[in-house]
Amino acid sequence: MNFKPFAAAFLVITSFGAVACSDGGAENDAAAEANSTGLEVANARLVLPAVSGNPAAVYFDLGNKGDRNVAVRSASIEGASNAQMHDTMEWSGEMTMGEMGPLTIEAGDTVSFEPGGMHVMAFDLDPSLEAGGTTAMTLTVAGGKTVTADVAIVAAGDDR
Ligand SMILES: [Cu+2]
Repeated sequence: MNFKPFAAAFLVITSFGAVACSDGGAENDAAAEANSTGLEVANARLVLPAVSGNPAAVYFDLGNKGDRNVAVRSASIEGASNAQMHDTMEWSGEMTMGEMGPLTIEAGDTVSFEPGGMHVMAFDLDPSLEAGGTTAMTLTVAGGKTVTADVAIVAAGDDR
């Protein structure tokens, strides 16, 4: 529970875009929020940068257990001042990455954010994010509902 001190900053970040219920939502347990979006986050891990000060990458599997398609609009990471959903693509023969738009996950589908593909980039990491610890990721879907999941923090050289 070493991320408690960042709860205030976290609420500010997630309150962008009509998430007026964030204050109350923070007290709901993650399972209840997962049910409201239909999304289920599994295998989430944040890979710390090899060089301190660089952004971290977050990988996970995202399943839509509901019966409706869901569009994920944004991600936030507790302990990071900013986070973006990135995709990796080839540009002029080189692999590059950039911010992606909303990601639609069809009912029943699972998509993977994984090395070499989609990932969440976490910027301005708080020093309290250390390998072996845990942080939290919140995904906001179209309509403003959120799902929050625990994220294991791993060192740069560890298995991803
Ligand atoms: Cu990236």
